Order: sequence, then structure tokens, then C-alpha cells
Amino acid sequence: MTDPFKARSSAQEPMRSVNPLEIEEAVREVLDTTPFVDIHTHLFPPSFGKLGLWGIDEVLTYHYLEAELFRSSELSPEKYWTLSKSEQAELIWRTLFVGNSPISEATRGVVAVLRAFGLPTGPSALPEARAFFQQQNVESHVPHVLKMAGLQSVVMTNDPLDPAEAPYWLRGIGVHPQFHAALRLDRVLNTWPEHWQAVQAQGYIVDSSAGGKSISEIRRFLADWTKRMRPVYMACSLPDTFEFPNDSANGILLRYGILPSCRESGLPLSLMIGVRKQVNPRIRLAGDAVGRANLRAVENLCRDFPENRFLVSILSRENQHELCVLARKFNNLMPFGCWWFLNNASIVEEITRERLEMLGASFIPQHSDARVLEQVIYKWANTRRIVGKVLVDNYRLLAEDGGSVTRKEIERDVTRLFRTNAENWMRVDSRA
Ligand code: FIX
Ligand code: ZN
Repeated sequence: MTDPFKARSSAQEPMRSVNPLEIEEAVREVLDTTPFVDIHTHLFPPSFGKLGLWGIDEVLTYHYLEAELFRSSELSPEKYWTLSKSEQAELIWRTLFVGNSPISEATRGVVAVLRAFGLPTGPSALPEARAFFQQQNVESHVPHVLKMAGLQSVVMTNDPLDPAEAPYWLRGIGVHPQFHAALRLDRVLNTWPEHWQAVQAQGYIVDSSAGGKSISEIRRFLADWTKRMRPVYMACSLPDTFEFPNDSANGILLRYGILPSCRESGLPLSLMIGVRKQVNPRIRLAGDAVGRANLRAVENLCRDFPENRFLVSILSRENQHELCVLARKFNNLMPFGCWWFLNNASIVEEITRERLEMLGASFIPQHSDARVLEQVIYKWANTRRIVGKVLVDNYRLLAEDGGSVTRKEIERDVTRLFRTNAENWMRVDSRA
């Protein structure tokens, strides 16, 4: 029970300058009490059935952990894929949590999830964890986990050409208040030769060269899926070799199909650049890697299409400074997240420091990229911890330079970084 007569510390007083010694407390409290928007995940609400992954066996068979398993186990990937999901989960538990210390970012994350549910975390923890998750009702578990992670809403990854997902939308599935859709176009943009027939099968007159009527038909395809999904952005991941402009189907579809459709529907385009797909296909999702990209493509897109808004996340650490500089040149460019192989404490801290120094609060520090529901718990706890540290240092430097900050201003900055930058860019009004 707080003592009503005890003077409130400057950390609690909204309008008073926070005493530099209490900045850490203020920043910690504000981060812990501000609901965030998770701008990129691979999560689904319960209405999408088995597409929504959750529970300890899914948490353990995450491709980040599979990559680590193959470094510490003699078992061949081919043999691993013949195992059942629960056998795979047991092997990963035995290898990474019993036979080794869970000190990597991904293994520590599993321990943090177990602790968050008050479950044991030691070598013999798996059976009790399984019993716990088997008792959960997904309808109540989903909003509960989002609350535990301090999330107000998440953005999904929705592929209109995914044979497992598209039928849900074509049947007219309803939207979930906490799950926003994102129209993901990798199959259209990156593998048109393999997927133009899937577009044709949905009733659009397109051909392999993306020529002739293809462009107006692609525009019709995008307009129909925009009406159906009501996405908050269109999105695509692109290889490290991505160039723009380019004369391939990719360049044509982007310039004459997707960019005009985004302008017409008022949607931003999210570009996630730098993946080297399947450098080791034997380990499937874990087999993708990173390559340094040429950001001239981003520069050309932002300059030549000032009416389009671009959400951009780059996979290579070496590209981060250049991305910050480009964002200072183009206000239709919003850097977001420390994507995938960058989502490690040491690198998130480095990137966030650089972005705050160069962009102030005009960027989106992180997204979870969660593929399994409970992952949002540790991924956002890590982000609050690291970004909190960087914010505290910046406010302390401000105080050293003779400035000051109030609790209210800290709330404004944190809300902008973790919610309103995204909402404004996606034109989502969370108050609605
Ligand atoms: O392209 C993407 O959205 C990537 O995030 C994924 O493909 C990747 O497998 C992943 O899970 C990264 O965290
Ligand atoms: Zn992703």
C-alpha cells in the first residue's frame, strides 16, 4: 500500500523534471506500463486454427533453436525431420537445455517463458511445462500472453498465395481486434515464375512475363485482397542482391503494380531486405542466411516515389548506419526493428543507440518476428531491458548538457517509439 503522505519521487510526478538519479526508475515504469504495437510477427489469432503456433513443443522447435541443435548434435537434419514434433522438442530440450547451458539468446528465451508462467526451468522441467500448456484454452491464452508481453496489438504476415492460409480469407474470416493483417507479397515479387499460375488460378489474367494485362490484373488482385484482408501495410522480404530499378518481373511488378496500389489504398510498403534464402536447404527454415545489401535501391525508391511510405528493415549489421543516414534524407522512410540475426542484445543496443543519436524518436526500435505465441514474452522483455538502458543513458546525457525531462515527456517518447510511429505510418488508430 503506497504511503499517501510519502512525497512522490520526481519519477512519479508527471510534469516535474525527473531527478537524474531517478531517471532509470521512471523509464523502467513507463516501459513496463506502455502497451506496444508489434509491427511484424508470424502469429495468428485462434480463428486461424493450426496456423497459430503456441505451446512448449512449438517454442522448442523454433528454427532459431533447430539451427543451434544441428551445431551440438550428431543427428543429421534428414533424420531430425523424420521425428515427430514432440520427439524433436525432446531432442532439442535434451541437447540445448540439459546437455548444454541455455546461454544463447534463443535458449535463454525459452527459460524466460517458463519462468513467466511460474514453471520450473531446470533440466527436468519439460513434462510439467507440457502438462501446463495442455491445460490452456487458446481463446483465453492468446489475449493473456499478449498482455504478459505488454502488447496492445500485433501485425501478422498474411500470404494470399499460401494454400494453407488463403482459404481462411476466401471464406471471409473476421478480423481479430488485436491482430492486424499485412499483405505479404514474396511469392508475387520474388518468385513470379513459380507463382503467376497461382494468381491466375484465383481468376486473374496474368502471364509469366508479367506483361500485357498482367499489371492491371495484379492491381485488381491487390485491390481485392486489400478489401478482403484490410491490411495495415503491404510487405515483402527481398534478397541481399535486390536492386531497383530492375527490368525483371520483380522491377515491373513493384513499379507498375505494388507501388501504385499502395498509393491508391494509402498503405505503406514494408521492405525487409538482405536475406539469402536457403543457403543450407537441409535445415529448412533455419537454412536462410544474411548478405550485405546495396541500399541504393532504397534510396531510389524513396526519392522516385515520394508519395509512397516505406517501412524498411535491413538484415545485415553492416547496412544499419547507411539506413539511418537515408532516413535523415527521406521522411517517407521509416526504419523498423532489429530483424532476425540482429535480434541479439549486443546488436540491438548498438543499433538503437545509433538510431536515437541520428533520428531522435522518429523510428520503430523493434518488432518480435515471433513465430510462436509465447515468444513475444521474452522478445519484448529483452527489448524493454535493452532499449530502456539506451533511453536512460540518453536522458542522462541530456541532463549533463543542461537539459531535463519530465515523466510525461518520457511517456510521450516511449509511446511514439513503440506505438504511435507505427500507428501513424500504418494509419491505425488504436483508440478506435
Ligand atoms: O521473412 C521474414 O518475415 C522472416 O522474418 C522469416 O522468414 C524468418 O524465418 C524469421 O522467422 C525471422 O525471425
Ligand atoms: Zn518475419
